[in-house]
Formats: sequence, C-alpha cells, structure tokens
Amino acid sequence: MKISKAKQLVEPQLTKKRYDHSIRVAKTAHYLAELYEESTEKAELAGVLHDYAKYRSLEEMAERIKRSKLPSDLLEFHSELWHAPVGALIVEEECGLKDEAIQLAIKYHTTGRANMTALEKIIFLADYIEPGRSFPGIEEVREAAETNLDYACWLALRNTIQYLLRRKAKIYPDTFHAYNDLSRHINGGNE
Ligand code: DGI
Ligand code: FE
Ligand code: FE
Repeated sequence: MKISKAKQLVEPQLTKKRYDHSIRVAKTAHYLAELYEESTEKAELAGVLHDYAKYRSLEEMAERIKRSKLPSDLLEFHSELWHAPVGALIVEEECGLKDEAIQLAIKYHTTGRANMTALEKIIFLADYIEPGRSFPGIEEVREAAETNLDYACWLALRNTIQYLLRRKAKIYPDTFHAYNDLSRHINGGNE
C-alpha cells in the first residue's frame, strides 16, 4: 500500500488532532527506521495506521475481541488497550492491508511485548517520542532513541509503568513482559 493511500484511509477515522499525531508518528518512525536500518516504508505505513481503531466504540471493540483469536483477558483491562489489537485486525478487513510485520507493530504499539521485532520497537517508541508528546522524562528517551533502540523502549516502558502505578491502574502482562525482556539487554537481567 502507498503511504498516500494509507493517509486517505486513516484521515476520516480520526479527529484532526489524532490524525496529525499519526503523521508525526509516521515521520518519527521513518527517521528511526533509517537510523536502525529497517524498512522506512513499513515504518511509515505502520505509523500512519497505528491508531486506526482509536475512535471505534467500546461495544464494537469488545465484540471484535470476543469474536477473534485475541486473548479475552484484554477485556478485563483498560479499554485504552483495545484499539491496538483491534486496529491490527481491521486494517486488513477494511483497508486490505495484509502485512504481518506492520500488523504486529500496530497490535503491540500500546503495551509492547517480550521479543518485539525491530519494527514493533520503532512504532512503540515513535508513538512515545513524536514531537507533539510531552511526558515527564521524555527528553531522556528522545536522547536514548538516537543510539539505543532497546534502552529507549525500556525507558519508555519504565515511565509508563511508573505512571500507571501512580494512578493505581492495572498493568497488562505484556507491558511487564516487554519491560522485563528489555531489562535483560540493559543490565544482563541479574536484578
Ligand atoms: O493511542 P495513543 O494515545 O497515541 O497512545 P497508546 O496507544 O500508547 O496509549 C496510551 C495509553 O495506554 C496511556 O494512557 C497509557 C496506557 N497504557 C499503556 N500500557 C498500559 C496502559 N494502560 C493500562 N491500563 N495498562 C497497560 O499495561
Ligand atoms: Fe495508540
Ligand atoms: Fe498513537
């Protein structure tokens, strides 16, 4: 699929603000893909499409999760998590995008998971550091992104987990699995 086509398909699905965010994620993902020698085309497409399902109703997303092979435990966690795996399904159904690498990057962009592919890490990180974002500690993540993809993802996951804990939110197991998996790259996994 061409980038211009993907943009056309995504725009009516999102608010202006969310669409602009998606374009910035795509640009950031393109930059990271070049830096880490991954496909810039796939990174940009995944960036444009990553929040495709963001504004689907909770009823529709829950229904799709129940009807699919997706783990039903998702329904016991915050609905904010649902748009990622549902998006990976419906870009195929509605846009005809059948590309496993891109669909996995969309599927895991919110939580991450253990053993992420480079493209999954790029989209996870681009979503976190795109220029419109301002989280506490984001500059450290932006700096790390220039030299160490794993460390930058680990920092982003650490910040997100800390934020969720402060809000007394539940944390989806894949988020912990991603954090623990990348910790092995950071300190040898001894702690
Ligand atoms: O869709 P975006 O807003 O661009 O970003 P996103 O898909 O990364 O969603 C971010 C939200 O998801 C943010 O409020 C933190 C939340 N989140 C990430 N991991 C978890 C989580 N929420 C819960 N409850 N559990 C998680 O593991
Ligand atoms: Fe998202
Ligand atoms: Fe996003």
